Amino acid sequence: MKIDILTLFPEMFSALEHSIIGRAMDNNILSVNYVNIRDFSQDKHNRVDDYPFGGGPGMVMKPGPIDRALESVKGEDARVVYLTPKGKVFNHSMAKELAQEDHLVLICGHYEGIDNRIIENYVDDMISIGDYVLTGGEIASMVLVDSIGRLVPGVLPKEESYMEESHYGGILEYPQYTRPREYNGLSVPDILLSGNHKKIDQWRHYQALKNTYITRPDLLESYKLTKEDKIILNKIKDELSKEK
Ligand code: 6GU
Repeated sequence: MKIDILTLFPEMFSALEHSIIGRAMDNNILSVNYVNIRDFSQDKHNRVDDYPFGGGPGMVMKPGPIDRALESVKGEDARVVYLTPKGKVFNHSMAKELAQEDHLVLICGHYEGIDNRIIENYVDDMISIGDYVLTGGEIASMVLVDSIGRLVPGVLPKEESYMEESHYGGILEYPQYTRPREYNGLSVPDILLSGNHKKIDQWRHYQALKNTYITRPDLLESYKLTKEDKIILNKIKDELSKEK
């Protein structure tokens, strides 16, 4: 997969070099290219922003530099994504869909955003990473590159990508433990030491449903609950009401 990132701060992306994503970039499974929007300013002061028409606070990124930066990388097939708090909130199913693309172009906005004509002419998707405001789109872009990149075949070790499919099926993961068996007065649950894999899977699924019910009950609405799941959930609700 090829990813072009249009940004005023290419240096920020050095954070990506240190992870599994960095290795995928070294191995050319992911090819990430940074385009400095300022290089496409034709202003003698290299300006990339200006006052908003109609007044109001802050500055708006001018269309010209972004347009020329886009034309320098876009080609025919690219999917153009603009990172903005005004976008659709990013999730795992959007990551899976974007991971199918051969070529992504990510536009990182700053200030009060970009001139709307860039959105009208070029942008396929507007994406936000959550309901809060960042100072720019760079960190949000890195979130996309990391979460989409790990779904590209060959980026994760085989075993982990398999885990991804079989366990992160729309609910939160079960609790994990490693050695030592006793730590600060707390023991690893006996079942995990039992060697009974059927029981372990059942325990993990129960814990996953419980964590999801407590922390993200909204996820259960789009999760396909089996008959057994419904029974388990009633048990969980029962238990929790007794704890109160
Ligand atoms: Cl994509 N950009 C900015 N500036 N703030 C955000 C965001 C994006 N997503 C959440 N907050």
